[in-house]
Amino acid sequence: MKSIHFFISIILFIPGMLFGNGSSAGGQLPVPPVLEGKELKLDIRQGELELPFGTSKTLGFNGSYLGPTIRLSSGDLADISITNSISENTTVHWHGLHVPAEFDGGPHQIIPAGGSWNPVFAIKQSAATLWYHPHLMGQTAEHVYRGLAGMFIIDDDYSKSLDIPKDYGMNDIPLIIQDRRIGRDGSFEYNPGGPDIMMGYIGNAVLVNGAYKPELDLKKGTYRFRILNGSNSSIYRVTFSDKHRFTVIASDGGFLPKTVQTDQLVMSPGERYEILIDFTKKAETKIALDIMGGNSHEIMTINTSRETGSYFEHPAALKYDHPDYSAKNLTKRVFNMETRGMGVFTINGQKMNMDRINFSLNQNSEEIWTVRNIGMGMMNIPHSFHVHDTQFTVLSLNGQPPGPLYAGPKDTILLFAGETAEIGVSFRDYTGVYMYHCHLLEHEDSGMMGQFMVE
Ligand SMILES: [Cu+2]
Repeated sequence: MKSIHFFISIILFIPGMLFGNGSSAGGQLPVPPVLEGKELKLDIRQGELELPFGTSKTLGFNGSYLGPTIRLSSGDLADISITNSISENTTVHWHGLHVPAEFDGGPHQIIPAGGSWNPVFAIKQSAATLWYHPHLMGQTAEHVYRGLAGMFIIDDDYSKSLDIPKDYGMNDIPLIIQDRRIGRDGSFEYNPGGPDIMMGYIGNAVLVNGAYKPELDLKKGTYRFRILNGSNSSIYRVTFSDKHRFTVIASDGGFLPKTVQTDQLVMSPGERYEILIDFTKKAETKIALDIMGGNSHEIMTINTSRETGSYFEHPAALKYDHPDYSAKNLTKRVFNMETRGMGVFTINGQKMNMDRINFSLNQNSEEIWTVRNIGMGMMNIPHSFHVHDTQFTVLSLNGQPPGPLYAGPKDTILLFAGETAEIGVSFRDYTGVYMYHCHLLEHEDSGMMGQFMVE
């Protein structure tokens, strides 16, 4: 067995303490089980997660930490019975899904402690790697941090017809990446202070699918990784330690019109990418464990055996259908994401108010939204703009045509201070109240969120 290492660096932030070479690995990569079929059941429960540092009290769906991968096809009816077996209220939001407002799982759809919720909705969108997580007003960050998150994969006829890796857990592997702050007692409590609200609750150890430095043993061949930045506020640059190149085939909401060959991905919280990567003889060279800078983490080791599995061509172009945003008369709106002081985050000068609808728009309409990160002096505080119910099209980034990684469907976009994105959004089929917010969860919980009514 020879190894290559898969690692990330957390850019922008200097974690207080790093666990480096001294800590032992966490065994084989856990792969969340699949939950599929006509009647899906999720139970929110308490648990414990054991890591090399110690044991943490956690929350999970149907288990101790994280949740199963929900897998449905376009055209299916999602019928999901959720029981809340913990002693506090929460919600479950379907991030990236096109859903009726009453089943969106935002802050208005509280599942009370001991209660239940049964959203039923049709899957009306293309193949994508989405996810689900709580969205309780003021407590999203804590609930996600403690473990409530899972992937939600949608297939469609087109994705099923493609000759790419699709054997879940074998050559099509989900990677939920989350940093956690291990305290002196070896557990990861959520206990943010002022700077954590400002910069986000940044960790000192990184988990993949809830494991610390797991290993993944593979045959030679082509693999598909579905990567989710499931962290609270950390922005990741994901690379392979041997600068291994890979092909990006999908962004947040589905396939890219032109796939992208690269050796790194920058991902803000909530964003997803799907990649194809070939492990060949060349990849079996011995690679040094590479910790960049002092704020890098080796997060996972991939061991390729001598055995050969299946190789697949990497497609150059894929199907991405989106609404036409070229009409001159589309409604335009501006969203200024602003840091107004310590822990004071606003959108268009306002903090989230559960009792205020910030604006209304017409059902079955396209609009063009300009989203800006208004910086605050010298502090470059990033924001990650997320809109519910829609997959948007990035029309421009800082006045330029978007790069190829932004040419596909997206629901979350990273903006550093001073950056501006113009996005085309469309709202079809449903009416009701949806959210838009910063997906740095400490910012969201501090009020960097608003709500709009589709009517
Ligand atoms: Cu933010």
